[in-house]
Formats: sequence, C-alpha cells, structure tokens
Amino acid sequence: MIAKPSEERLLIALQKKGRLADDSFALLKACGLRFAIRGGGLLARVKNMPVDLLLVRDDDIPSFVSNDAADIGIVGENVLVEEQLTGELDAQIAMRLGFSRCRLCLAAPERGTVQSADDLSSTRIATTYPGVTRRFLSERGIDAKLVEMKGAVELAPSIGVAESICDLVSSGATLEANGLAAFETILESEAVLIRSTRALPAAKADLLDKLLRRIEGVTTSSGSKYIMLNAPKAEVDAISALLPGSDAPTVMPLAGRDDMVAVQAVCTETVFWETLEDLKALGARAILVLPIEKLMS
Ligand code: PRT
Ligand code: ZN
Repeated sequence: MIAKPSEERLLIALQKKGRLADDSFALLKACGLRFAIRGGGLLARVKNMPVDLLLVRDDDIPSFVSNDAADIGIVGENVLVEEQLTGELDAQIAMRLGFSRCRLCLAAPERGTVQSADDLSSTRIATTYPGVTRRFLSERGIDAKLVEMKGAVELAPSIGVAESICDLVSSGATLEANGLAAFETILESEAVLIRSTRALPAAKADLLDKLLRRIEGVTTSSGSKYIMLNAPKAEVDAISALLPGSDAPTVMPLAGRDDMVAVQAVCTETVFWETLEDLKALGARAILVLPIEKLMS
C-alpha cells in the first residue's frame, strides 16, 4: 500500500495529525518546500522540489525509516528512544529540531507512599514507555513491576493499578489535575529528524544535505536578531562584549563623526531590554534590533 521511496524523490515521514504535525509542516514550509495537506491522504507531493511527504502516526515513523518505507522522518525523541530500546531499529538522529519539547517523568500522588525513586522497589509503575522506564530502573538497580498502558496513564494511581506513573509532561497541568507530582525526569525530549545508517542514492543524499542546511538556517535564524547601533569609538570593545551570541561585529566609520562608529552584528541569543539599556548606558545610540528571516553561514 505504501510506495517504496523512489531513487529520485526524497520521502519524508511526518505525523499526520497531533502535537508534532503543525510544527513539522511549518518547518518544511520555512525551508522553502511548497505543499498542501488535505483530507485523509497518505501522501503529499512537494511541488517545487523532488520530495514527497508520507503522513502517518508518529509511532510508525522510526520503523518506516528503519525499513526503507521512508528516507527520513520527524518524530519525538521519546518515541525514537523507546523504539530503539524495544526493537531492532536502524534509525538515528540526523538533527535536533527544538520543538515539541517535553520530559518523560516519574510521578506519583502527592503525599502517597512513593515520593522519590528510592521508594519504587516492589511497587507498580504504569507507563506507555516500558523500554525507557525499564532502562532507568535497571541503571538504578530498582526492582519494580511495569504496568503497560496505551493511554490515560495519569489515571492509573487513582484506579489502583499502580503506585506511580512514567509519562510525558510539558506544562505539568495534567499531573496537577490528577493530584500527581513529578519526582524524577528520565528523558528530555524534542522533535528530531531521523534517518537510517544506510547510504542514500546520490541525488537524494544531496537533497537531504540541502534540507539539513536549510533547517539549520531556519532554526538558527528564528532566535537570531540583527542589531545596529552607533557607538562611541572608545566603548566599541565594551559594547561588542555585551552583544549576546555574536562573534565579530562589523564596525564602520560614521560620516562626519570622528568619535562615533556604526556597529552591526548578528545576535544568536535573545536580545533583552536589559541588554539595550546596558548598551545605552555605555553611550550606544540609535539602537535597532531587527528580525532575521534566513541565515546561512
Ligand atoms: O496519533 P498519533 O499516534 O500520531 O499521535 P499521539 O497521540 O501518539 O501523539 P501526540 O500528537 O500527542 O504527541 C506527539 C509527540 O509530541 C510526542 O511523542 C512527544 O514527543 C511530543 N509531546 C510534547 C507530547 C507532549 N508534549 C505532551 N504533553 N506528547 C504528549 N503529551 C501528553 C502527555 O502524554 C500527557 O498526557 O500531554 C499530557 C501532558 O501535558 P501537560 O502539558 O499537561 O504536562
Ligand atoms: Zn502516537
């Protein structure tokens, strides 16, 4: 039913619907891929590049990449690591993408019998991540029983099937609503781009390289700003040192001013109001902070 990847068109497996989907689509669009996602289709064709999108459930993405049903995929690191630990998988991280961040945490009822990892021995832990949970328990030498669930793990303690849970947490609202408190993070996760260890045909390898460079450009530029200001010549070093995440700023003469210069720099870290105030205190004037749409170094 699912076509094997062709020799020329790069096939990217993406979550069709869910927490990863919109950011994955947005990232590819920011990389210049033009496509439309409609209705129940399994495949979406990219109009301006030899790329196709395979739209599936996130849990299937690592095995599709491993089994050549897709060339690359975007999935949560939590799913990748779980699949790596529970099956034979030829899939590895090609690039971290920085979105869909969450933590896989052990949590238990507030004021219950389990308050820390030290209390887990001989208790039951409910989870949809048996592989990662088991790894943690064996690293710590803890002998506990796993209760595998398909969902609604946060209900396990209240219905009496487990003393604690191991589940994904982002805001913490679900734990709180169920009277649970996290006491240990066993995995930090974000969306990752994955591929197998096998070589791709040359044309697709070039395409993947190009895509990775563009993703790098999009992810670096999204937090970056271009800063322009006029500075007293004597303070250029001090002012440059304040610019967050920039290495060599461009310093240029200002027409008709011997004592002042123009400074321009790419800042790869957040430029806070406090930084601008500190720059001003050093004599910087006409400070402009501009968003950067694309960045390629
Ligand atoms: O249908 P399909 O199988 O494709 O999707 P899914 O339902 O399995 O996954 P989905 O869309 O819920 O999540 C996809 C991925 O998003 C996950 O594998 C994680 O990598 C990432 N992600 C980020 C999260 C969360 N944050 C998250 N908060 N996945 C799930 N949750 C759940 C968590 O399980 C818990 O039920 O949200 C609840 C906790 O959220 P807070 O904000 O209340 O703490
Ligand atoms: Zn899923």
